[in-house]
Amino acid sequence: MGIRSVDIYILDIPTIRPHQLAMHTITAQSIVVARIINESGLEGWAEMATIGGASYGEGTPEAIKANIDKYITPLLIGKDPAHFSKIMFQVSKAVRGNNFAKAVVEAAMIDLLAKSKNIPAYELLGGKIHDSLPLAWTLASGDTAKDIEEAKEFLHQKRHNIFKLKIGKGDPYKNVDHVLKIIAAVGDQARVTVDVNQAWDEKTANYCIEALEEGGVSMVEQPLPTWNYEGMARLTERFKVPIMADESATGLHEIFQIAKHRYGNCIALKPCKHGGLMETKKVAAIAEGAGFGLYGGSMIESSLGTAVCASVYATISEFEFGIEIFGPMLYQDRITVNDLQFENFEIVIPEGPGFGMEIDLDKVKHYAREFSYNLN
Ligand code: MUC
Ligand code: MG
Repeated sequence: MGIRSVDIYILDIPTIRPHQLAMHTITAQSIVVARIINESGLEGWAEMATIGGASYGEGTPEAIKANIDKYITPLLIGKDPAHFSKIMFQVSKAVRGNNFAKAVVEAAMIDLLAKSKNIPAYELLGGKIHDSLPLAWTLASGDTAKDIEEAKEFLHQKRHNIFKLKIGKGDPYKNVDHVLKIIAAVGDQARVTVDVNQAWDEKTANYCIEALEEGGVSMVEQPLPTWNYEGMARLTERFKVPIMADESATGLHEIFQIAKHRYGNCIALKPCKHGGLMETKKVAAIAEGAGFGLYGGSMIESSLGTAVCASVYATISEFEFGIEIFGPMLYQDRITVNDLQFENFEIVIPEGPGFGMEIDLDKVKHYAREFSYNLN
C-alpha cells in the first residue's frame, strides 16, 4: 500500500516552567510532527524535537520541515512503508545530513506499517527487551532552592531518582556550588549527573570536573564544544567520572570515531541525532562493542516523540545511565489522547499498535503554526 501524502507540522507547546540550558531557556518547546497517509487512508504519526531554534544545533524546526517538504517527501510518495529501510537507504543517497528530518519520516513510516499490521512498533525493531526503564529528570529551573524542592518532591512521588543538572550558564564556580548543594540535599537518595551542553573550555572543565568528581557527581555530559574531540579524550583519560558525548555523538561515523579514540566513554542516544530508529540501533551496537555505557537521551519531546524514543530504547539491551525521556511531564499540554505511564521511578514502554499513541487532531491544529489536511 503506497504512501499518498506526507505532512509536516511545526507546533509550539508551552512548558510548565522555564527550562534553563547553557545556551537557551525553554518556555515553549517547538516540535516537528510528521503525518504520513497511505492509499487506504491509514495514518502514521511521529515527532522529533529540537531545542532553542538554532542555538542547540543546526537542525532548526523550520529547516527540518523545509528539507522534508522539498527533498524527502518526493522520495516517499507512492512507496510502500513495508520497505522503510530501502526507502531510507534511497533517502540517504539523495540527502546528506538532515538527521532530524530523516528520523521523523522514518518513524512515521514505522508507525504506519506497525498500525497496518496491528502490532507495536517495537516489534518491527527486534522486539522489546524491557517493559519499563529507569527515568531521569532534569533539574533546570535556574534556581538551586527550587531544584532541590523539585528533586525532593519527585523522590517522594517515586517518579525519579536520577537527576541531571543543567549547568554551564554563568560563572563556573557558581555552577559547581549549585551542584554540590543539590548533592548535599538529595545525593544519598539519588544519582546526580550534569550536562554542560558544550559551555566550558578545557581549562574550566578540568577545574570544575575535579570538584564535581570529588563532590560525587556520577556522569558529566558534553563538557566541551563538539569540535573539541581531543579535549574530550583528555578529560576521559584524566577523570574517573564517566564523560558522556551528546552533541558530538551524531551519526554512525562520528560515533565510530568517538568509540575508537575514546572522545568520551559513554554516549547519549537520541533517534533524531542519529537519523532514525534503525540508525539508533546501529549506533548503540557500536557503543556496546566499545564497552561504552549508554544513556537514552531526549530532546524534550512531547508524548508522541517520547513514545517513539521509548519504543526503540525498549529494544536495546542495557542503559547504564538510565533514560531521560521525561518530556511529556514538562509540557503544559499534549497532542495525544492518551499519555505515557510513569511508575516506581520508571517509564512504562507504551503498548498498542504503532507507537501506541492516539493523536488528538484538535490539539495538533491548535498548536500547529499552519495546518492543512491533505487528503488528495
Ligand atoms: C540535552 O542536551 O541532553 C535533554 C534533557 C534536557 O533537559 O535537555 C535535553 C538536551
Ligand atoms: Mg545533553
